Formats: sequence, C-alpha cells, structure tokens
Amino acid sequence: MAKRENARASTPIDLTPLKLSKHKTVAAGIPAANNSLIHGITRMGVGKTLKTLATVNQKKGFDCPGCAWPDPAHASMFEFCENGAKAVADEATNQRVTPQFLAANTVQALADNSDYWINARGRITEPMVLKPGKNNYEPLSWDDAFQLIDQVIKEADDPDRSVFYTSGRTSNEAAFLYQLFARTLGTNNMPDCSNMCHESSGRGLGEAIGIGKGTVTLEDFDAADLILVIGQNPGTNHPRMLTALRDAKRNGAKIIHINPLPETGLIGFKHPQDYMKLSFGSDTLSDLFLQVKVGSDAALMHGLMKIVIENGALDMDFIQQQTTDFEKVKANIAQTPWAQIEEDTGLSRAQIDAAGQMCVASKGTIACWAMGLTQHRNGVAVIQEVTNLLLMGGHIGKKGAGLCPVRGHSNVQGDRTVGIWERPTEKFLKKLDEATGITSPREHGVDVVEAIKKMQRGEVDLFFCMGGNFISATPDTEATAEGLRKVKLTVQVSTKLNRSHLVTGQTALILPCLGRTETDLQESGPQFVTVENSMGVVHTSQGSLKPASEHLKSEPWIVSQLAHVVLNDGRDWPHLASNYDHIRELMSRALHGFDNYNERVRAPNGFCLPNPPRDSRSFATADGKAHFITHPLPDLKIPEDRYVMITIRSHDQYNTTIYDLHDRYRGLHGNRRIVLMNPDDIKARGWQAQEYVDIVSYYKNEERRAEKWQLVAYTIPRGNIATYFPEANVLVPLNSTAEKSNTPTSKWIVCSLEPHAI
Ligand SMILES: Nc1nc2c(c(=O)[nH]1)N[C@H]1C(S)=C(S)[C@@H](COP(=O)(O)OP(=O)(O)OC[C@H]3O[C@@H](n4cnc5c(=O)[nH]c(N)nc54)[C@H](O)[C@@H]3O)O[C@H]1N2
Ligand SMILES: Nc1nc2c(c(=O)[nH]1)N[C@H]1C(S)=C(S)[C@@H](COP(=O)(O)OP(=O)(O)OC[C@H]3O[C@@H](n4cnc5c(=O)[nH]c(N)nc54)[C@H](O)[C@@H]3O)O[C@H]1N2
Ligand SMILES: [Mo]
Repeated sequence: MAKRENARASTPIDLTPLKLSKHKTVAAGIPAANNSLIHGITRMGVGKTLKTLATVNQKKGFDCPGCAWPDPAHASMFEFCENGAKAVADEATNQRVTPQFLAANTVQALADNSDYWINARGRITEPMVLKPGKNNYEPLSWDDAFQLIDQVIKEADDPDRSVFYTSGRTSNEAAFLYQLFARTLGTNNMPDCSNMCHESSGRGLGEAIGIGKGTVTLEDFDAADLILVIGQNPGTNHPRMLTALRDAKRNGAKIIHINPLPETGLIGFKHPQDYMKLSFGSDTLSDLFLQVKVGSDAALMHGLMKIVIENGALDMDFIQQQTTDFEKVKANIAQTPWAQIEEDTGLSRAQIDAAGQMCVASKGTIACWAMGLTQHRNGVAVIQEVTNLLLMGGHIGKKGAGLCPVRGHSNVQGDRTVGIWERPTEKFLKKLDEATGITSPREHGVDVVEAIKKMQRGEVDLFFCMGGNFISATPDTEATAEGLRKVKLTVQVSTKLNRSHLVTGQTALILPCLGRTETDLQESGPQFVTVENSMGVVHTSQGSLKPASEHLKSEPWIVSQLAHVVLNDGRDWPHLASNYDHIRELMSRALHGFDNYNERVRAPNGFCLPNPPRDSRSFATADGKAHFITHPLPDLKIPEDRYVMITIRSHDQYNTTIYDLHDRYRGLHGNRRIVLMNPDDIKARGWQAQEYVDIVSYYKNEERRAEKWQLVAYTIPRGNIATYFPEANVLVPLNSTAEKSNTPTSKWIVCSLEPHAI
C-alpha cells in the first residue's frame, strides 16, 4: 500500500504586509457591536444573525460557546459580547464542507492553506473516512464508523492503547457518558484541553484550599474593595467580565492590572448598551497598571506580601485557627531582597508600594488570573503565592473576596467535575463505581503531553477526540504530527474543519456533530444539555437553530452508540441517549453534589455546586485547614541575546480557530505572523520595525526554528517578545512543562532572533 504523503502540520508562512492602526484605549462600545453584527451577517445572513444573537445566554437559550464567564442573574436582552457573537456566527455559518468538497481536495492540498481559510470552509455535513494510503476523505455511514472503531479497540486487546481527548465545549451529559465509556472499557487515558490551560490552577488550589476551583460568585465583584487581574486579557477573551469590573468600580472597587502588555479592555471599557441610554463616556477600569516582566509574578507577590505583613494587614484569627504554615511563608518572604523583586519584575519600589498599599487598605480582595500565570514552569507555585497573599488577609470565604481562576472553554470546568480527568480521585471513582456497577481502573492515565509521547513511541492504536484541534493546540507541532501519524485510527468529533482532520493517523474518521446553537432532537423529543460556568453554577443550554445538516448527531448520541457497539456490557446505552433526563438521573447517583440533578438544573438560573471555602470557609484538605505553601522564586536569568517569548491570542481568534486577521485593540491587521518587540530592543539590534526575522527556540539541548516573522515595535518589557498561538506552537518545546501540572510553558519560551536571510 502506498504511504500517504504528509500533510502540512504547521501554519504556512504568510508574507502579506502587516497594517498598523492606533492601539485602542477603550474596549467594546459601538465598534464591538458593529463588528459582531457584520461578522454575523456575512456568515449567517440577517435573519439568522438576529435570531441567534437574541438567544445567547438567555434562560431558555443556549450557553454562549465563547467563554466560561457566568451570566448575571438578570440577563439583559443583549447578554452577548463581540467575541461571543463571533463564536456563535462561526458555528452557525452557512458555509458547508461536503463530501464533494473533500473528494475534490486532498488533505495535503487543504493543509497548505492558512488556519483562517480552513475554518472558513464551514460546517462538516457527513461522517467521513480517510483510508490508509488515501489522500481524500470519502463518506461512510455512522454504523460503519463505529464498526471501524470497534475493530481497532478489539485488535489492540489493551484498553490503554486507546486515548480519549476532550476539548472544553462538551456538555456535562456527553462528558459524563464519555468518561463512563472509557472507564468501563478500562482506561483513564483521558487527556483534555485543561492540561494545557488551567491545570496549574486546579493543582495549586487543590493543595492549598482543598478544591481545584475558584471561590467567588459574580455578586462578590459588587462587594469587593480590590480586584487584581493577573495575566489575563479579558477585553478579548472574557469580554463579559468587563461589565462585572465596571460595576465593581462603580461600587468603589479598585483594580490592579498585572501584565507585560497594556491590554485594552483594562484601560477603558464601554458597554454597548450604554449608548442606548445615551451615555457616551467610557469607564476607566484599572487604577494601576503594573507592567511586569514575563514570569515575575511570584516575585511581585513576595513584594506585596512583604508590605501586607509590615503593615499588619493580617487576619490573625483566621491564620491561627484555619491555616497552616504561615510562619514558613513569612520567613521565606523575609529572605527575598527588594533588589531582586525590582530586578525580576522590572517595576520600581514605588509602583510596588502603591499596589501594596491598596492590598493593605482592602477589606475584600479578589484575585483573577488566566494563562499568564498557568502556562509557566512555576504555574502551580505562582498560583499558590497568589493564594498566600489572599489567605494572610483572610480574603477567602467572605463577601467580596476570593480566588478567581477565569476559565477558558465554556464547559471546561463542568467536564472535569463530571469525570474528564486522567488522574481521578479515589473518592470520585468509588461513587461512580457504586452507582454504575463498574470497576474503574485505578492507574492514572496520560495527560496531553504524555499522550503525545505515547503516540511517538507507537503505543496508541486509537486516538479519539471529542472536539478540539489537537495538532494545532499542542506544543512542538512537528513532533506531535509525527506521533499522530503513527496512530492506527484517529477520530475527530467536530463541528468545523480544522488541521487535525488533515494531520491524522493511518486511518482517520470525522464524526460531525451538532453545535450548541442547534436543535437536538432525540427519540423522546428536543433535548437540552447542561454546563458549569467558571463560578460553579450549573445550568441548561438549548439550541434552536436548524442543524447544519440532516446527518449530524449529538455528542451524547455519538458516545452512546460507540459504547453500545464496543462494550456489550449489559447497559442500555441507546436508552440513556434517547432522553437526556436518563443520563442526568444516572449522574445524580454517580456524582458528588448532583442529587436531584434533573430537578435542580431546571431552576431558572440553575444551581450552584458545593464549594466549601466559599460556602462555609472550610477546607477539604487532609487536615481540614487551608495551607500556606512556600516556594523559592524561579530563576529568571536567560543567556545574553535571548528573549523570553509568550504566545498569546489575538482579538479575532478562538484558540486555534481564526475568525479573521485583525487584532483590533492592539492595532495590528492583515497578518498574524508577527513578533511584538520593545522598540529599544529593535534599535539595539540595529533593526527596523517591519523587518523579517527567524525565531529559534531553545530548551536544554533542543532547538526549534521558524522562519519569516515580521517585527512590530510594541509596548512590551525589554527582553520579552510575543507571538500568536497557534502559529508559534512549532517553537514550544514538548518537554518544557509546569512542575506538577505538566502544562506546556506557552508563556515562557526562550528564543533568539536572527535577521531573515533573503
Ligand atoms: N475570544 C476568545 N475568547 C477566549 C479564547 C479565545 O481564543 N478567543 N480562549 C478561551 C480559552 S480556552 C482560554 S484559556 C482563555 C484565555 O484567556 P487569556 O489567558 O486572557 O489568554 P491569552 O491570550 O493566552 O493571554 C494571556 C495574558 O497573559 C499575559 N501574560 C503573559 N505572560 C505573563 C506573565 O508572565 N505574567 C503576567 N502577569 N501576564 C502574562 C499576556 O500578555 C496576556 O494578556 O480565553 C477563553 N476565551
Ligand atoms: N502556544 C500556545 N498553545 C496553546 C495555548 C496558548 O496560550 N499558547 N492555549 C492552550 C489552551 S488554554 C487551550 S484550552 C487549548 C485549546 O485546545 P482545543 O480545545 O483542542 O482547541 P480549540 O481550538 O478550542 O478547538 C477548536 C475545534 O473544536 C471543534 N468544535 C467547536 N465546537 C464544537 C462542539 O460543540 N463540539 C465538538 N465536538 N467540536 C467542536 C471545531 O471543529 C474546532 O475546529 O490550546 C492550548 N494551546
Ligand atoms: Mo484554555
């Protein structure tokens, strides 16, 4: 049999000249509203745009697939944001990827296009198979697809040769069935996007406060005195959070923005609705911007804690009665010299003092963070330092205070709650086993990085992906591609075409599924699904659009059929998916905190999962106390002539899905293959902005290279550079991961730049 020629794994080089506009100082407002309408109308037409946008995040509507930020209890008519609207339009597009289209285009030809182009081809309409040695997908029936998967699992004769990935849009119902299927089969190989995302938060908080989740509700924002927004770009990635920040400010809160980049959303914000009330001013959000050097947040936390301790802004009763090891943290911080804090952060003592005094004065502090903290070698440690700062002031389990990891994918937190985890706890498995009668495997499975290594070793026969775009989201694109190509069968349950359909195993399947916006009709009638937001509120989501094709199936249906064909375990899987109440009924028995699930989740705003630190200031750690945890500061020194690179999102993308080529707030248009660099660093090299450079990344004795990136002079600390994800993933080392969470260090990539030789 002929070997299939490799399809391109990395994003092709784009030499379109970049256009620059002014860096915006106000986020949202009329341009955002206009932008979402234009985006919607060009993809869905006028009628569908209005219908869809009016039902996002409404009580009887669907949950916005954009992000996991919660909805206010009294959602306004237009409870959507520019980027939520784009996510919706992207799913509800009128474009289609048909069998005819895939017959006319080889995977190699498709892969030579940009990610933007690939996504714009639209929704996949039928199940498709790419046979060994073949270059084109062909249609196949759903039955044949499941038979193919069954055959590979049976031939392997070892459940651990299968790996089941999940991206965070999957509903609670689908995710619950999926993990039950994998565990009944006998494996915990359930990596998910969380491994590359907030794993460090889960791990860090779990050890410190006994739950791997945040401890605030939306109402806490109204009562806070101080909000720290650390390593996060909410104007782009969580736009609805800006409304909460604006309201908090109007109630007197102060906001500190800690970031190497001056992100627009935190400078100024204008709620699109305010125009309707004829109010034309904008709200300035951050009171203080600390432009830290990349990776220096732990040092900054040491500085802030020094000031809090010196000023006695400590909750000694809480520290003594409910925590351990405060003295160790205090002694550790005392040893950190101010000179090191200033050097590491690049901030002046006066700037840190100003922030420290705001911490001292605050009666209720909330700390929010995202990828700027988690995707570092010390991702777990730095989150524990943030936790130390809050714990010492008693800023947990009281109104207006607490920890707030801001999740990415709209149901990534729910997926973990219902069992998508390669390292499940014994407590979880025990209850699952009792309720379902299975004996779950106890041995931990592989996470994302371990899954790639397992594929590279040729130990994976089936790689099944419930959503996502594995090849583009993961580190070291070429090495990951090599691993994927060794797999016997790769399966993608997807809505839209992406690069993971083109860089595949020997045989590949695309199983096209319904999206959030669409009607889900099963034997018993239309179904809703449930999701959990970033603050632990579980609620329903029901789509109302006509499905993109008559051949689409829902994720719960797909898993139930898969289990039905593969397992033969006596469970009536099709019955479960015929009415999702049946799945939820099983979930109420199998999951902690899900009693009466069917009833409680139907309440108008859903219900809140138990959260001991928040609900009763209690901590489910082994000793029942919250833990101060000490860490040495990371060594931030890098060899001379090298830079630390961060990989970030533009305003026009959703992870690996590129909606368009603009980064409006940052004033960059038309090309994404760019490097943001401090103008003095550009000058020091004798270069000019807009020149082309090659980037070489280093990890131990490994080197990775990517060519032709255009330089952009930008406000970023000297020694730091920024590129976009996923273009730069070819440079992210596979082995450089966070201690304990194994999250790739996508915000700490040591690089050198070379002029591009023409
Ligand atoms: N529109 C849209 N919405 C999204 C997404 C999307 O792609 N598009 N993705 C979703 C997902 S899955 C996620 S996880 C979230 C991601 O949301 P974010 O975490 O906001 O996304 P990033 O672009 O990775 O931005 C990280 C931020 O951290 C800063 N940063 C980098 N390194 C450091 C550091 O060392 N210290 C500090 N203090 N800051 C640092 C960067 O400058 C940037 O502002 O958004 C979710 N929402
Ligand atoms: N360098 C670098 N790498 C990163 C990051 C970074 O900051 N820098 N961020 C990391 C983070 S935080 C994350 S979360 C991961 C994201 O990793 P993934 O979750 O794997 O990637 P996405 O781009 O979100 O997946 C998009 C695809 O999901 C499919 N899809 C969309 N909606 C649905 C649906 O409803 N059902 C199904 N079945 N499929 C659907 C579509 O086919 C779409 O092409 O990437 C990580 N990778
Ligand atoms: Mo994420």
